[in-house]
Amino acid sequence: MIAGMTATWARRSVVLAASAAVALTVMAGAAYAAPPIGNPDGSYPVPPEARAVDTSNPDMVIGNGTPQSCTSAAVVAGVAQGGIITFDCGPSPVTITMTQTAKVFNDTGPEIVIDGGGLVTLSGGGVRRILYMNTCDPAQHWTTSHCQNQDHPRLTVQNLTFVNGNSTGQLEEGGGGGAILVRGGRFRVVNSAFFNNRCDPTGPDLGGAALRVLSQHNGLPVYVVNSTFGGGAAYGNVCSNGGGLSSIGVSWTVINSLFTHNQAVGHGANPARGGSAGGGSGGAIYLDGNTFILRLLGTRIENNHANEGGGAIFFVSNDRSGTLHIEDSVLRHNPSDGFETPGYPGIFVLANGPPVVINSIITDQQDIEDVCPSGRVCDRVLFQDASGRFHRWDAVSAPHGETSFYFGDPGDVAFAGDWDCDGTDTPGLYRRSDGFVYLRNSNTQGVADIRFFFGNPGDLPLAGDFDDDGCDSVSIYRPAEQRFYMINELGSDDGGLGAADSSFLFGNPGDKPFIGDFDGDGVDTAGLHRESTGLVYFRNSLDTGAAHSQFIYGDPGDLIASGDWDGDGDDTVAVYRPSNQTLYLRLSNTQGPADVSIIAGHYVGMAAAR
Ligand SMILES: [Ca+2]
Ligand SMILES: [Ca+2]
Ligand SMILES: [Ca+2]
Ligand SMILES: [Ca+2]
Repeated sequence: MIAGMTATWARRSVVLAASAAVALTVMAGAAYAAPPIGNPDGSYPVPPEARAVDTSNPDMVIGNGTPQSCTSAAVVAGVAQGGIITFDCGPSPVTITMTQTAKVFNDTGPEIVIDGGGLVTLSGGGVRRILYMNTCDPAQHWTTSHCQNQDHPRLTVQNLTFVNGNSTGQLEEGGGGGAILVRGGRFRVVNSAFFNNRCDPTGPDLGGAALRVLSQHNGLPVYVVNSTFGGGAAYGNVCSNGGGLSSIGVSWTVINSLFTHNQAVGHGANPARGGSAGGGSGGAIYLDGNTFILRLLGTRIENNHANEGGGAIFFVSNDRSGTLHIEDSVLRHNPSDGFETPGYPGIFVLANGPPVVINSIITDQQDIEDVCPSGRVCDRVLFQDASGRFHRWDAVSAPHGETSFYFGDPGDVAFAGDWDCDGTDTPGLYRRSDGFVYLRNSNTQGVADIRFFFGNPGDLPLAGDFDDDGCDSVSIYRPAEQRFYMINELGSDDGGLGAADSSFLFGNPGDKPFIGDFDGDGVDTAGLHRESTGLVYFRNSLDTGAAHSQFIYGDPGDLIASGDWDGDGDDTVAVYRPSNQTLYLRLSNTQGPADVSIIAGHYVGMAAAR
């Protein structure tokens, strides 16, 4: 059930769209259940500089143990003083409605931490911004002559909830930042939530109902960690652009965070179309500027909406020097009414090359079908990257865990099989330069456990269980003859393999072979993928004859493999498309669009592996 995989093949344009079943989320009673803080599925490692600050020895405590003591005036005074600020408002959650925006003074700190202890909500009352820091605002005191690039103050907000902030009409620094506006210094958000914040509903480049950030020191990133923006149907943040985050020329590292139900409600985009007031892009995140990086790590972005471009993300690096990196994340059902980048539903991106996407789902669907129902044993995927590193997925889903290890040399042709008959597939390599096969019996780094040579230059390796004895062996397809040579045992000790157990003609010149148990009888047989038409065809017996089944699947340049992705006993095809880093799974050997598509990352080889 493995496929040799190199080469480019199959010309043909079957459109492969994810056609996963749409599962509508019913929000029964959700309006009364606060959304989770952070992405419950996020487990990306958080670097030390992005973690919550130790506030066990605060410089200032707001409140004296009662909710009544925690006032807007106390918050304003505390923030003005700076330092490490905590709250003592009693044991229950408290909401403090601000009657004035709390403002940082730039000559305090330089470390300023506002820690709500998970109990404090700051509300803008629907009429004002909640928190403001601006190194270039003379009223908050200049501390350097170059206010737009200084390393202080360093503001952290943690364990806080920000609700009903509204910066509408507050257009200093270009406006936006309904809950928080930061210009200059450094800024970090940890374990915090942003609900129902707003900024102006129109404006071409105005954004950030929750956060608007400018001029970070030396281009260092804003960290947003384990935080929620929206998170439920009644909690979304709304602005002309960027319901969650917005900035110009600022880098962001967003880890294990959740963005849902945020909206970009402007119309006319940027620059504003004639007759419009502009805006409407980046439902969750709106980033503009030149050189900047957005890293989304372990983050979920779903059910956000933009009237114009990028229902999830609008990312425009004007000089194309910026980078969008998406890893271990899920972006789904973020409709863009106006425009988005083909192949990246919910994203409009102009950057230095295409987005870097690793182990993530980006889809316009609400939900991805569970490929492997619980209780079944399913094949997974073993990818080989250009450096000779293998990536073994623990499930055919995204995100998923994976085991990575180096084996062999870059350029070796990779496959997978169960060489020691213990039920687990492990990698194999065929080195064209010397005709050697290298097999490893564990999915770990190390040298080959088994080495032997066989075949002629130009032969393609194939691995499978061709006699249903529970053990995989390595066979070959000789394209020059269109002949399969089947071998049911492995070589050893650097020796050569003897004569094939059987051979048969199958295929046309140029067709690329793969192996699978297409009828689920336990015997792996041969399939071929035709470059000229995209035709997939196979036989269920190891002999010459007409195909038992055929259909069209894939595009030129795709890698093909087949595996039992759904654990129902039969192997079906999958293609990996290097040009868009996407794995397209089909769950039946019939013509049709992909049942599941997963943006997987950059690889050069792919095999199914139990
Ligand atoms: Ca094994
Ligand atoms: Ca066998
Ligand atoms: Ca079979
Ligand atoms: Ca199957």
